[in-house]
Amino acid sequence: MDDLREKWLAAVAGAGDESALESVRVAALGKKGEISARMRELGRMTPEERKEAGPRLNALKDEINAAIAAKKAALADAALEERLRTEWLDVTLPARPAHRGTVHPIAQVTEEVTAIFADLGFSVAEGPQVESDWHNFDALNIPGHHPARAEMDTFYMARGAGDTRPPHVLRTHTSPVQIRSMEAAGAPLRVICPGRVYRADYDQTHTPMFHQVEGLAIDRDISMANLKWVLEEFVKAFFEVAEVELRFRASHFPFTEPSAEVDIRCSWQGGTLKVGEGDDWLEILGSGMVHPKVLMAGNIDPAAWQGFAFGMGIDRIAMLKYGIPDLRAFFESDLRWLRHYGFAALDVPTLHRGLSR
Ligand code: 2U9
Repeated sequence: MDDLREKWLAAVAGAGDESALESVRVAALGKKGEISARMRELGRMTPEERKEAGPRLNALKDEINAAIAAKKAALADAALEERLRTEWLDVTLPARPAHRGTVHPIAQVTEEVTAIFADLGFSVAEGPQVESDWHNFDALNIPGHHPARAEMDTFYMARGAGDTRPPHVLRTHTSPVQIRSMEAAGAPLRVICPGRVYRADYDQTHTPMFHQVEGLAIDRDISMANLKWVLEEFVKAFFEVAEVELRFRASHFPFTEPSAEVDIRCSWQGGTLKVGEGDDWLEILGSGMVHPKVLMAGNIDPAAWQGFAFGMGIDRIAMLKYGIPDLRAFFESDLRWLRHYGFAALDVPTLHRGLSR
């Protein structure tokens, strides 16, 4: 029995790793192990012999089990020791650079514009980009023969064979959203409508999809004086200047009467736009008093209500504010362009020259 004890305790002590230790356990205590075989022999002994050998064999089994558990723990400790000795981490290394996204200038300017008009009491409305011919044109007093309705400027949706209804269009302005707002909410109304618009036009300064924001204010006695004040407040807030001077030039739009294009006083020193001072004028939007026929199309009585409206290109005012000279910055989603020009403050010299007249 003592030989047996010495043999297996030595085997446990000599196991170099966990799998060797497991082999020792199986050879000693497994089903076909030596200790197990001795246990079976107990059955063939006389009761006296068994009384003597049984407890000793059980004690030996317990001792070997305990030795295996202790050895297992020692092996695990040694393995950890070895990892701690060989593995290392240089905590002084610089961190990997994090790639951060930024808000697109169009999205940022849309938010800036809506926030400014929200302060002036305007709510925001959105509408479908695929519009009915009626909402996009007729309701806005744009007659069937108007050039804007020509195939060249408007993307028409396909109709099914035999369907003679006028085709839907990709909206050419966000004005139909304001028609829908008038239909839904009636007067009085103060709403701005930002969004994508589409025109079949593609050259240096035009893209088939661009962004507009239009505004509409309807009340009992709204006048062009109110329009002028609202636009002055907007321009000051948007371009972050204390004073501005606006110039209204007579114009024509089918949906407003009278109509005016609005310029702001500015300078282009060193190719950089300065708003509010200088001898140049920069056209930034169109506006006017809503045409009575347009009020009627929105179910609003032109004898009781009147209102002003205005519209501007978000892409254009974004380029002006942030000194982005090229539409590629927006439309090729080229991050190098955006990074190069994006969010340059107004006083950083850039290639503004390309936009000046
Ligand atoms: C309703 C009534 C009137 C919106 C208006 C303009 C003048 C205008 C252009 C600016 C540059 C379009 O992006 S642009 O090419 N817009 O000049 N827009 S008044 O008038 C409306 C709209 C809706 C119901």
